[in-house]
Amino acid sequence: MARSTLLFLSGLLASAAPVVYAQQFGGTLGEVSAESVLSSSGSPSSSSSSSVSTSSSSSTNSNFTSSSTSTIDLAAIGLHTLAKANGLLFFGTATDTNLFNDSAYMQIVNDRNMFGILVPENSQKWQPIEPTQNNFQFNNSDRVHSLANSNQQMLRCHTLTWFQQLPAFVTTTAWTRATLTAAIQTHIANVVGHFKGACYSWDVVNEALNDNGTFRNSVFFQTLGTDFIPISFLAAAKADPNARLYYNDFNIEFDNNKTAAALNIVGLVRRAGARIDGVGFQGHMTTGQTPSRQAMANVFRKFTALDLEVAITELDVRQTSLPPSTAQQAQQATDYVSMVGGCLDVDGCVGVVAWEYTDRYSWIPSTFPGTGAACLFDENLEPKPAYTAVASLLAAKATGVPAGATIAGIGAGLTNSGAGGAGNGGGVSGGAGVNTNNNGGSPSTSSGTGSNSGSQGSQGSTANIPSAEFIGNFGGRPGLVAASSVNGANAGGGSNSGSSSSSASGSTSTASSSSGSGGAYGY
Ligand code: 9MR
Repeated sequence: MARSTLLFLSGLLASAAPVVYAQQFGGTLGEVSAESVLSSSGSPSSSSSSSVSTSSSSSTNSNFTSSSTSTIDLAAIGLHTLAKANGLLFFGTATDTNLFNDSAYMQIVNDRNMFGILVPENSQKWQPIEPTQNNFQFNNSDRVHSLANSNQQMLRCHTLTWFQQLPAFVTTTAWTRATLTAAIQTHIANVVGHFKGACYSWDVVNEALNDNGTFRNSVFFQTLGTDFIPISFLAAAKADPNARLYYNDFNIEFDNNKTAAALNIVGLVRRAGARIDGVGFQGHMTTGQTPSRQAMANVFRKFTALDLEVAITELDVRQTSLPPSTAQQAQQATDYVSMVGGCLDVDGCVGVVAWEYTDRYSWIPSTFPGTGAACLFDENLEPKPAYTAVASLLAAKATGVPAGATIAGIGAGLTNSGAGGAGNGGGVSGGAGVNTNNNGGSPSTSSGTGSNSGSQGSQGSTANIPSAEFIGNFGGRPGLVAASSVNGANAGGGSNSGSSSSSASGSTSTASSSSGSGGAYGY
């Protein structure tokens, strides 16, 4: 798919997105609930083709009558829009200010249909943000926040207590229990306080575990034992009561000792009376060594069973030899689909973040020389087979239209001529679900079968509607985030705080299979 096609379609879709958001957040604009739109059933096709033929539209929308396009590439709709249509909260990417002068790269970062949440790849880490004690530097991280703000994208905030990227004062001071506790509390109070209301979530503690499930011998652990974990969560909750608080780690995807240890951390935090809302699965995977979709879903469920949400927070799937062959690319596509599909299959998995969307800026080659090509887009910013596979997965599940099926009636959105399904033609002011065409939908509902020839609604209704997620309602609990929008995971959210007793024992009793697999990524 040519990038020009991608950008063209993304542009067309841009003003429709807020309607989708408003509906899913229980806004007043739509009468179509997320559930009714997202009656996703059946297994998505694993086909890597996402192109669909379309008949010409009866649309009077000039955007469409001027187009001679007879094929819509579902992949071009944008991952976030497709993810939202499946009931996820977001599909996003890591980025940071060192890349902001690459305009071609930024054009895709800035496309909210593609990425609905940004994560500062480095600028919120301890070293850049508090390089010397009590000296806070927010310039770069503020720029990432501002960018997300102006794009009406959410922000995942990353990260607070982590053994890497620490300033010298943290690693060299002869701490006592009291002084290190105070240093952690001061850091978190200032950083989380600075971004209060801006962060969907914070990775409060990152990578506290070794791959065998024991605790990493960090400066924090050496001085405070495991207490540094609840100390951090308590401080974060105090500084921003609405940000979701995550434990984040890698190689916990394999249902091994490290997975069990991560579950144990949840109990540890809660027993201390602190709030933890989610666990982030970084998802730094290797082609051919990624759990199956079902295995991934089963691991997620171990966490969601503890009244937690989960997310894939740093997804990439690296090739072990370069350049990748066609077969390697196909394997990578399968692996991406396993990860994203696992998330889709689990109530309480709220979204996916790519750890850089393009090979142009992936951290992998410098850390693991000879490996790479791990991202959804190549170095030329062209979507790879993995991108097409993920987009097809999301589109197929949202619409019930198998990838490659014929779609008729682009004038009213992606209507289902081939397979029935969700019925995308409805919606009060712009369609629903993946009906993201910028044309407003007919108020009439679509059965989801046959082409939707609905007349065009007013485009004006989609303009300038701030999405609930953008204005910060995502943190509101209870109630501001519709339960449906997070697959029920946060219904009654906020009650996690203090719900220690129920989770503590469960977390430790989850036996590990000690498969020992994984380990694809380590320091
Ligand atoms: O991608 C980040 C890279 O630019 C930094 O140099 C590196 C520093 O340790 O951190 C990378 O991001 C890491 C993330 O913050 C935590 N999980 C592992 C990621 C890859 O190392």
